[in-house]
Amino acid sequence: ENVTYELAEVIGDDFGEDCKERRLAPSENPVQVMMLWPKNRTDQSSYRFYLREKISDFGWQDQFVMDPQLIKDYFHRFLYQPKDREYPDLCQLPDLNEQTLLDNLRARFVAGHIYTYVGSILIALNPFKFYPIYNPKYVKLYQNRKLGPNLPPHIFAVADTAYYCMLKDRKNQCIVISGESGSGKTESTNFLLHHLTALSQKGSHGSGVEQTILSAGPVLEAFGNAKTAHNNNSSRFGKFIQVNYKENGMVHGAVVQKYLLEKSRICSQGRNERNYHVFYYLLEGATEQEKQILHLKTPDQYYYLNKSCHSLENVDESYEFSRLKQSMEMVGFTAEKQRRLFSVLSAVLLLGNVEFQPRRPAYHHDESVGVKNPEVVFLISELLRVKQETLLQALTAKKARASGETLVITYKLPEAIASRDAMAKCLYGALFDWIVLQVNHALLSKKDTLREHQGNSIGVLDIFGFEDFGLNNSFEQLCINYANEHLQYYFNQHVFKYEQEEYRKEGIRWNNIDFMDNTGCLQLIEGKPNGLLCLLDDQCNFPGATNETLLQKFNTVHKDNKFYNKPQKKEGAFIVVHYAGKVKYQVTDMREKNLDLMRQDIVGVLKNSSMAFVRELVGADPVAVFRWAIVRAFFRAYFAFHEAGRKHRQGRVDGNKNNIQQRYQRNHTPNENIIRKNKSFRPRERSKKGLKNLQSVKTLAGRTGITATNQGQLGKARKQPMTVTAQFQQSLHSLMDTLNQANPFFIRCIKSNSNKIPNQFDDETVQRQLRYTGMLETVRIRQAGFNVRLTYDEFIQLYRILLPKGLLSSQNDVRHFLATLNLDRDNYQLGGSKVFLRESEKHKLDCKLHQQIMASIITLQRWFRVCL
Ligand code: AOV
Ligand code: MG
Repeated sequence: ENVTYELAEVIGDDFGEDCKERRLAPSENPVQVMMLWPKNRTDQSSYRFYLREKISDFGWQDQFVMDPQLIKDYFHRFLYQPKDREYPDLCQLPDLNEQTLLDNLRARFVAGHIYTYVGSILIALNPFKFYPIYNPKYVKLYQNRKLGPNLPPHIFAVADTAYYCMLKDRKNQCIVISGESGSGKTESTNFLLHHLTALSQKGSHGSGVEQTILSAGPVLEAFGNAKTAHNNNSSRFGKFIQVNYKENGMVHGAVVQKYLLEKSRICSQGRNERNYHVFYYLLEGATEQEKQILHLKTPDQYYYLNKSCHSLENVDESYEFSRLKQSMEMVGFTAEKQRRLFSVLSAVLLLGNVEFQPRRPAYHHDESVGVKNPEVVFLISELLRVKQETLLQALTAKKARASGETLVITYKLPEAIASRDAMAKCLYGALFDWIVLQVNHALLSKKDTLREHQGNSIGVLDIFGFEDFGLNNSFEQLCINYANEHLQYYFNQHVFKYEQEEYRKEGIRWNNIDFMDNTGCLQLIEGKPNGLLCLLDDQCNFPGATNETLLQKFNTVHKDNKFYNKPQKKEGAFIVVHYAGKVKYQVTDMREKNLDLMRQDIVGVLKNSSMAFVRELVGADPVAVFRWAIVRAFFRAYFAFHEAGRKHRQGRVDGNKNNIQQRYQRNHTPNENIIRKNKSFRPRERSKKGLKNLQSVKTLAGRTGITATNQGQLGKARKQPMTVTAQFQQSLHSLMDTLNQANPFFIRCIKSNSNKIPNQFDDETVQRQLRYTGMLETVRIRQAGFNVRLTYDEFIQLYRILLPKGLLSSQNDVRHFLATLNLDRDNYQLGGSKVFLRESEKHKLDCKLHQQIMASIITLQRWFRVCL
């Protein structure tokens, strides 16, 4: 019975030629329903409905008038409910193209379903309105329920699957979240962490390290997020949070790595943007007493705040401040630490209010300046516990050595402003680094004892999303968009490149699927020796270079690069053709921002503070905070190494034979390969792990956010410090290494509209994002691809019970076996070393396996009954 039945709507007067038929949706019901009504009649009750049956290719035959109620039900299901049937997994779309893809997402969005799968990839449409789908009921519902058709798509299912894979494969997992600014990455990260920490809990969240992990978010967001044109809570730094688990699946601790905080925001913000949230929280939420001690004013009295907007709709800053304090407490910031931290914040704000005036009247041709309002400097010196004199001097003059003498060179106005702003940025940057260190300190589990941690981790990556501020893109946007370019590349590699390479290598039938390769753009930015970042570094070290010479260099070197454009009008800017669109960057301040020189005179002042906290921020070796952790990690690695060595030696002495034989008998498998694999597996693996641990001690400081570069920036500025982009590149590459060693899950966040309006689906905005993320191609490859891959050995091992008796080890045997099973030939293929299956066929095989096992059990039960 291959007749397709369709639900159709007939528009027109009545029967006859005026009738227009519009097919609405394929229907699984064996009817075609005609709905007929006279023109201009809109009340449903007067519709006349007919059931028609297709009798030939050319015609339908009216059968009978159907029960109006039944028709109404159809009507509601297909016409006024989402117009088309919606598919929770885009791979199920029967007719795949840009339009159907968009239609499906829209239909789901309208029905309140913001999550949709593409196989194991999750699309998360930001609705700008919170649905009640993250409460404990849902946490429970999705626990131990991996991603799949059983439950509606959900971000919790991704967390659950990652957790399950980690435990099953004993391999690190990572969840890579991408999407442009405001698309929902940070919210998604929070939901993921929520579920990842709940998974190992029985009942409610514990008060241990899980709670600390959850509290780290609000602290980092208060200090590192701000309102921008695209997002009221935009992350101005990137973060990678690795949740560590013990072998038994319990949360063991976590590590946060931070990437590049946008420091320029401290001193100036775009129109309608704000400085970091924490300033407003503090000014609004502090008690009268705190306000007095910290010399706090109102936002409009600070130069660093009053140039842009300072209110944020629907945010109660006082409430946020109390929430922040609570979270800080949870991550181990004592009241005293908090107070010190807030005094530094107050000092940063006051720095912006320091004004300068000429030392002498203009006709003296002496343009040097002095501080106009020393009382402000006095307050700052009090807050930071530094000498007022030293501070005044550092703000207005620098010392230089020439032919053995120390000269004092007074600043002109621009230099004085630059040194003031540099101090504010330095302080805030150092404070942020310190916070990350503290958070990491708290996240290392207290129960973390020697030799204990053998488990794996799940990493969640939440970086600053791709952004374009029209005429105001600068150095920061270049770095941000470069990072996003890297993520897109990572996605392409995993979803398209490795996948298709494997099919080709295995020699299975495969039609190549093209994708938008962004290697060219990445090469333009980071290529050596001519990439934009290289040229920028060169020009930073080149005496006499300016931002104009930098632009000239860019223009000459890349004039023929299709990813590089010059603006139509002559201006100090260049255009990069990113995967997500063209962005015009202004060269103003590029060199200065890249150098971000930590001026010795400024660091010197802060290092001489009588408050240990301030000294620790800028001068003290940040590794000191972690010394105990490093010592502990060293011992752990040392023991692991020795333990492995001991086992290895013992293994050799015993010949390891008994073990293997036992395992062999247990497996009942005569396969040579498996035995050989087992034989060498354990000891060597262990000893490698030990070695790796030893090496990782060296990088512990780096993993916990104390990169060499941070240290260089903070304490060791005398040695030629690395440029900002060089540091950033280094940390990005090490992140990519970490991601490459883990099993990835992808979440693609999509903004439903550009105006942050709740529940509004803007076709154009969504379509644009679907296009540049290569969603159509992604669905295509997931539809055509084979999700399940098993080596022949694995396959035989898994389906041993189903296989006919006798030896089965070759590809041919498996081919014959599969041929007997009545599977869909399109849904599996046999490669050189692996069997490739679609989920559906794997499911069929698993069902058969299950039946077989059940049958055996029943037989056994009968047998027992007979025996007893
Ligand atoms: P982002 O992290 O991707 O931007 P956010 O996660 O900060 O974006 O999301 C922006 C805003 O969208 C949030 O403040 C929420 O109001 C709303 N939102 C996001 N996800 C959801 C959700 N699942 N349900 C309801 N509302 C949501 V940036 O950090 O700017 O790249 O640098
Ligand atoms: Mg964010």
